[in-house]
Amino acid sequence: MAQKAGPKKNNNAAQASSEDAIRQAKARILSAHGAPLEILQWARDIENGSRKALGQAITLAESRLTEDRDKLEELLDLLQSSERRSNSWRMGITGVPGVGKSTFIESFGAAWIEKGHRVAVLAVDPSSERSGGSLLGDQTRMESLTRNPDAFIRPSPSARTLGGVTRATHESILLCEAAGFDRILVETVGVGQSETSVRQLTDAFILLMLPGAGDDLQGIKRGIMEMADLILVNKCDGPTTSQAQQAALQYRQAIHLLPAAEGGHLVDVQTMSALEQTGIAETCGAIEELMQLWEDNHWLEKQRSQQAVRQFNDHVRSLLFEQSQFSPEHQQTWERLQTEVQRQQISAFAAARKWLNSIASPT
Ligand SMILES: Nc1nc2c(ncn2[C@@H]2O[C@H](COP(=O)(O)OP(=O)(O)OP(=O)(O)O)[C@@H](O)[C@H]2O)c(=O)[nH]1
Ligand SMILES: [Mg+2]
Repeated sequence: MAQKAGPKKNNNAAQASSEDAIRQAKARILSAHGAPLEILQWARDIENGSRKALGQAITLAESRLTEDRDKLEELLDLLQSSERRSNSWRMGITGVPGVGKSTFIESFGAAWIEKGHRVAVLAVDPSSERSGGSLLGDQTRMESLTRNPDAFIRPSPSARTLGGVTRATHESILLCEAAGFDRILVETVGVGQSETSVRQLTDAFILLMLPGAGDDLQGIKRGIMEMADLILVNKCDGPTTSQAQQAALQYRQAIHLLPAAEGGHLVDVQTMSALEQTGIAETCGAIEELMQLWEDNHWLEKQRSQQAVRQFNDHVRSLLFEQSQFSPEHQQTWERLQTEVQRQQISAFAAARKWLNSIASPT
């Protein structure tokens, strides 16, 4: 027994000293980065592809607690230099509810994986009452993608303002890229402002349309067509095949009336069936051509830098607002002014000005 205890003791001592060495090395790295060890380890775990670490980091992005936001900023700082970001393609997918966005993402995502890529699917859904339903829908419509080890699917954070959801989605994109996902698909849920926000977060914007054109462009505003880089008429199968082809013809004519796209490309209109998985390879091909063109004419880089400036401006505004609103003293002033506006005792503009003055010179 005693003989056996000797070497074990030595082993323990060796282990302890090597653990010490690791601790010291980590501490040295820590002081170089100035980030807590826990965050440093977290960043490495994300870069090493830990889905758990990625999921937890996205939860931070969705949180409104100051300490969570601080942690996330440190984490993003450490991941900032990730070279993986420049290899990623960010694609937005939009269209009226029921057009087939989730069904399309299931096939489109699988096609990228087959080409050797890793796919992350995110959703922007600022309306709390819809998110439960769409989450459920997505789980069934993206069944095989959900199970694929090269895919990561995250539903939209629920019950948040559009600004909050957009910021969380932007940060989630950065986190997914750091984790090695190089094809990012962002589905917009709900029609309205979310399209504009997703357009601002992505390189290419894909608009899905239903067969049967006309009718006020299916409730899709002209502005959304102007944002699209590629238009896909879905459900080109069964009895709706010829309707879909007809619609594609009409959209091809309609896009000539729109202003020229900033990326220097012609907006293509294709037909497909997300359900029967036809036209998916052509869609990938169209995206590859767009990306090649944008790399050659530097639009990809230019658009990302324009988006970054815009995000900086938006973040400054929302941070200023959040900070001011959440101090108890400012909260009181805010509520008082809000009541005065409600009672029409003061104009909205004058109240806003007063609010700003109260932040600038607190009493
Ligand atoms: N025939 C046919 N049906 C389709 C096709 N794509 C989707 N669908 C059906 O259309 C319905 C809606 O599909 P989803 O993929 O959930 O549509 P979505 O745009 O994601 O819907 P929301 O998330 O609610 O906005 C489902 O019943 C699908 O099976 C298609 O190419 N052909
Ligand atoms: Mg959907």
